[in-house]
Amino acid sequence: MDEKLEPIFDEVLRRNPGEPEFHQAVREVLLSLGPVVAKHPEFAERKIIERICEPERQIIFRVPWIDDTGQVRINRGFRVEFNSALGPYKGGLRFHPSVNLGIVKFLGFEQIFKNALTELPIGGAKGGSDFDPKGRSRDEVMRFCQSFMTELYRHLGEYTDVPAGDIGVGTREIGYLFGQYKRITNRYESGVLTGKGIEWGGALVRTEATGYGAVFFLREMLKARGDDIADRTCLVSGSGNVALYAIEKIHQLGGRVVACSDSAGVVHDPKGIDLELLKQVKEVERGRIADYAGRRGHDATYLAGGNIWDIPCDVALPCATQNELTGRDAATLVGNGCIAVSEGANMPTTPEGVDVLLDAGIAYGPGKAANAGGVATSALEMQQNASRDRWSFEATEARLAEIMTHIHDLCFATAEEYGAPGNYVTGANIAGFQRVAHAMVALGLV
Ligand code: NDP
Ligand code: 2IT
Repeated sequence: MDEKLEPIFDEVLRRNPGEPEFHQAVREVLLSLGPVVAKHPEFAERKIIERICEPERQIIFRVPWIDDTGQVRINRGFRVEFNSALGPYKGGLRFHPSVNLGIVKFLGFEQIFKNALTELPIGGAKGGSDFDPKGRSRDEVMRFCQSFMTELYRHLGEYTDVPAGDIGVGTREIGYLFGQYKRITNRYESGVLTGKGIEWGGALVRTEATGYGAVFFLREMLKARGDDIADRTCLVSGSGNVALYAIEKIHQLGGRVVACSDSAGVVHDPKGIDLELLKQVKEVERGRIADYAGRRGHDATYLAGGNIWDIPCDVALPCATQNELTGRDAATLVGNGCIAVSEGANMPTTPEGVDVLLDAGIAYGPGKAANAGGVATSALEMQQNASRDRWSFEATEARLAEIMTHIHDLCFATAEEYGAPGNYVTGANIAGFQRVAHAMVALGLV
């Protein structure tokens, strides 16, 4: 790390104890920024990096609710409004038992740069709860969402803060959250949440956007190397929203996804995942991939507790969660001849893993660039809400593809400009940071 940035990072460690994921996300960005601060003395003079590492506002609240047996339950809710230099706070809500302040801060910090890369007017935020939706009934989820919004609504607004989904939060949860916001405020303020259902203010392609976008980013990385996705054998970890639509787009482009996963295990399906069956199990029945494997028959094997990255592939898309791909896994992928990794999830590769992929010289698209299609399409949903309009699937998908190509080209060109050709980590961090930093200088000390 640049010696001017080391004391700033030490201060981040001192002020944010016990938040390893947040430290990891900050460190990874600061490692790229040495040449930028050397070129722009005004960033140091205005303490831009110190300010960017300190959230503008952090909200933590109690979420009481009653389960189906009549018992009182207490969860903790979070919203970290990290940076609003470029637009209203924007970023998803995660409901998962692992959620704590450090996790929400790492996600909110990444979101600042991701949102900047889209070049759309959105600031960075993240939120969520340690609520575990697994095994909860529809009405328990609804009561939880209503209680969560009963506190959070006062911090939101289409010009203030606009949440969306993330792990454990999909269209159903956004519906219950939006319904409660509408009731409390007595306003049909569609632009206050994104990821809504199509009938009540949602945008076509938002559901598909993150997975499709990660594959569009992959396509651009391969194109830059004179290669493409057709006939490539692919691994997609996870089996949630991002994973399903990454699989769909890979199949549409002629690749073959031979495995996916969840927190319990891996399905190896050498003939290629049957996406209609997988969607039926995951989206309609809210089941597990073990159920998929059982119904797929002898074509597919279920490996309880298995490691998806041990399966040989040409291309890997981690689409589950943070730090799911380790240094050892990266070495296995490289050893098996993998040529590209495109991250649908946020920070899925450990720092050791990133080093292995970069050292091997394979095409590596970090999450803040490769998975920006989700939030970019959220910004398109906000645009449609603001203009009371609706765009077609084809037009919206074309716009998403254009945005992903632009992000790719921006990261590629920035990496070259800063002497790191082909390094999308350097390119994404510098390009995203510069947009936010210039805006923060312009807006003064606020
Ligand atoms: P979902 O809740 O739809 O799916 C999450 C998937 O990841 C499930 O298969 C889940 O398995 C698995 N998973 C979650 N946590 C763990 C864990 N600790 N260990 C192993 N597997 C786990 O979430 P999304 O698909 O929306 O999100 C996936 C990733 O993509 C996250 O990193 C998210 O931050 C990121 N992302 C999402 C965007 C979006 O628009 N939704 C946009 C950009 C990034 P199980 O069911 O067993 O828990
Ligand atoms: O990590 C992410 O970019 C998301 N979960 C989507 C955020 C959004 O506001 O659409």
